[in-house]
Amino acid sequence: MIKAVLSFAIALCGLAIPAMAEEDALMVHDAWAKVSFKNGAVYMNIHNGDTKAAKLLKASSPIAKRVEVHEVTETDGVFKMQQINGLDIPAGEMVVLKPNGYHIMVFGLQNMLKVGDELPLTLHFEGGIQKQLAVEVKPIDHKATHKHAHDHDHETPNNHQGHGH
Ligand SMILES: [Cu+2]
Repeated sequence: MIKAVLSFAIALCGLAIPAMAEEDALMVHDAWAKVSFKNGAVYMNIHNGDTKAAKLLKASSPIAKRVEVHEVTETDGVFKMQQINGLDIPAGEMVVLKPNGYHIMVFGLQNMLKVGDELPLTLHFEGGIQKQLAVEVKPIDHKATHKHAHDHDHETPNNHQGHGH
């Protein structure tokens, strides 16, 4: 009963705050997961194309016992990860979840996932917005993909002229 009242209050709360990012303005790119035995970490880019801020509150998966949003902090060269209560996605910005940065941890996977398998994951944003993902499991040494193409293919101008012998 209390729970029902509470969720009703939250629903009202959501209605009372119209200044929230729209569902379609939130885009998730390049999601991938690393899995080790029954636990895994999920990385992705979350882009907020709206003029209003968004917030990732939590994530869930039907095949995991527990899912947590984590940040990694460094103190004197020691990296530690800890759960955070929410991840702000500022208006018009992209937040990158990557190894040694923000990530989503899944604990107690029901079935062993192999490379190439998909991990069902739901992102829960403020305002009742949900995003359902099927996150591909990548090899443990996979590096995040960078879509912002750096041009490493610098054409060397042909300067081999004028060597007068
Ligand atoms: Cu973690």
